[in-house]
Amino acid sequence: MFLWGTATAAYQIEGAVAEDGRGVSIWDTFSHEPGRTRDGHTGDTACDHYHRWREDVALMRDLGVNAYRFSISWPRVLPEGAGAVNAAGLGFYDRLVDALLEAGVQPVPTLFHWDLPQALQDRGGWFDRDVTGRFADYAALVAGRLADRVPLWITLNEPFVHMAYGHAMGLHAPGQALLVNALPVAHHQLLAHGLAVGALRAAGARQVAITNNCTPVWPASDSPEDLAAADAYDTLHNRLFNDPVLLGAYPDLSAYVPALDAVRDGDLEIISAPLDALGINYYNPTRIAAPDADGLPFSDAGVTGYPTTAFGWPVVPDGLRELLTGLKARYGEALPPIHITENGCSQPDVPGPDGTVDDQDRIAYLEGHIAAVRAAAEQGVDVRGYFVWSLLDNFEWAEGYHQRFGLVHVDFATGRRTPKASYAWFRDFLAKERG
Ligand code: GBH
Repeated sequence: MFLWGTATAAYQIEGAVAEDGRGVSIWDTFSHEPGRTRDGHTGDTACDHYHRWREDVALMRDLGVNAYRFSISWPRVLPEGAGAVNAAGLGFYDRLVDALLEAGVQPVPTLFHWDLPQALQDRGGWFDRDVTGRFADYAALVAGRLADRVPLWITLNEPFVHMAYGHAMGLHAPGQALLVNALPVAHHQLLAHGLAVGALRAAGARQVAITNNCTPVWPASDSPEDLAAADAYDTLHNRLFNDPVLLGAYPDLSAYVPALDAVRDGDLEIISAPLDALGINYYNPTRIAAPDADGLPFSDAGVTGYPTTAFGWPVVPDGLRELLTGLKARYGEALPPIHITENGCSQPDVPGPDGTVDDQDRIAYLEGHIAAVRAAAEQGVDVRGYFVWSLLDNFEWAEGYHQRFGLVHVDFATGRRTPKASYAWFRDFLAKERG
């Protein structure tokens, strides 16, 4: 069964950050620091999904999706990151899973979508090798409760973005701007992933995957400098996270970053534990030129000549076909079946007089990208699922509530949900798919 779904993440929708024993995450800390997010927005209330989850499950049932990718808040389950379990937190996800199944929607939980428990950050966060074992313990705990009903687990969401935005550029929690010195965060996330794969399987998990966000890299010109920079970007963005998982080896990083001292004997065997699927998040391609002054081995030349989303990101549906066929070419038999675990776009908030949003550009975006997935499948790529980012308008990290990705509009003052034109379009599309 092909999985057609929507996707969300805990900190972006749940709210209820201080309820029922939830611990503090690095995103609570970061979003409350002055100047970190646009207009100082936080996820304190977000979509209030923690209270309105029944309504959100009903929205998915009526939409007709057969899967839902959500994330579990580590500090809601383990307030200190390890040790004492918050029964109310586990209970929340347990009820959510039951309600989803009752609505005909397969639950696809992600264990880490960037909201590290603050208690673990205080001990060094992803620079501390011990976090990897804590993550495996957390995975075992959650799977011990849910594995009997979950068809597919995602360990990490976009370890590249968490390293780059969170630790290299300081745009996301925990707000560190260490440039190339952020590299240990990549290794420890990957090691945590590998240890979690083992823990999940021991707890009876059926299928396990990781989600990487990948981008086709376009050199800005044929000059040797631009070509070398594009190769550097492809290495640091894409291969750094796919190669160890799929091939059991890091790409050659020696030209770009300090030696990866964090790697110990045996780590790569753990990291390359066989997977049942690979999650891919795709938004747009990247155009890369020779380095400028900021200390990185590349610069972003910007993709031009395409329409852009409200975020300013270029809309290039064929980039998804290019990405998928490129993965197949690079990894061959080592490439497991793929799920597109996120794809979508932000659009301006322009509700009509009746409160509905006529988001035709989003419909065109989704149609184009689904066609690109089909084209890749015709070219031999085994794709098993497609999840729209996102079900709801939600807390868009550093952009706060200013970027809206939902099929469903959310009035953040009241929490009121109003399906957009794209929701009706996707519902009709799914009905046709079912035949
Ligand atoms: C995902 O990250 C996240 O998993 C999700 O939580 C988030 O809400 C969603 O996407 C939307 O942002 O500068 O034009 O080259 C996406 C990571 C990083 C993808 C920035 C697009 C740059 C666009 N993104 N990237 S551009």
